[in-house]
Amino acid sequence: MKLRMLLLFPCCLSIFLNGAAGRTITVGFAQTGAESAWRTANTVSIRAEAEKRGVVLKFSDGESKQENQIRALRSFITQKVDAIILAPIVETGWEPVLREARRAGIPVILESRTIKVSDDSLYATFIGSNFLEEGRMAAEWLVRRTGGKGNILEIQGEPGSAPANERRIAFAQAIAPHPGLRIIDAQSGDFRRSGGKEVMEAMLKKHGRDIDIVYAHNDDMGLGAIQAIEAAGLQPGKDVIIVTVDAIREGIKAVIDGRMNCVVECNPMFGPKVFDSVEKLLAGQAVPKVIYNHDELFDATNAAAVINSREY
Ligand code: GYE
Repeated sequence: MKLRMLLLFPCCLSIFLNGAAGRTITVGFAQTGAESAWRTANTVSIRAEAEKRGVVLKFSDGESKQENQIRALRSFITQKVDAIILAPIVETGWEPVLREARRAGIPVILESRTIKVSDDSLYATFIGSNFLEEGRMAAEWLVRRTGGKGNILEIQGEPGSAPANERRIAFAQAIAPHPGLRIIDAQSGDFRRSGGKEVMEAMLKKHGRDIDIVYAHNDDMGLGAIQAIEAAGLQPGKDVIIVTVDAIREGIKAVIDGRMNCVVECNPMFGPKVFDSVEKLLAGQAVPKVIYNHDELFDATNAAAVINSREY
């Protein structure tokens, strides 16, 4: 375009400066809900990054129901969004709606939870943590700490969700060579604080002092369990060893206070990575099928050093 023309037509100038890919992008985001502090932080990160990049974000809260998320995806397709970000509540049941998105030419980016599909070209990429790795890290810490002995209560995340399934599978595999570590009971607390508290209350009634260890699939449930343990007159972190996943600020604080023993990190602040992928896909560039975040582990040896720099 000639400079003279741009000066004559200011509207052309703005198109020219933004570039073809600089037009306003509209993205639909189907979030799971607001089950945990982790989730709230994840929503903040995605929203903030959209705003920073001038992306129009259509946000849908799935309220922990897959049917709501499927409905949201269909509405995004009807509205002809440029891309869809999906945090799938459960692993299965996505094929029909993903085919509809593909037919409409809309790329789907999975964030924070994976899915099981026979044809993985139905989504563009997954961005989030490696949940198998998290389950393994939790188990290996426990083996080191206990010498491979103790009765475990497992408080699981939302049934059918990838993080619940994989944190369970990898943990079980990693403790298998240590027969002195036994999972004596397991129940879902739905990744919610209230759920963790209720499960712990019921399990303390059922097993009493036989529970040596609680492995909770997230901090919120672990913090809920702590309330129940304290209400029963026991000392969390001492009478019952507590290992969780997420490493929200409150979880790290509980480790520093000695009420929790170990938190495996699962970082929710990856909005920038999600929108890097959205922009690449819309520019016709390739993105890796899986983009993992790097997670660490915090216990009494290092929790105090990181609490002030926690973003969530
Ligand atoms: O660990 C939990 C949340 O999908 C990784 O979902 C996420 C999990 C996270 O509600 O707290």
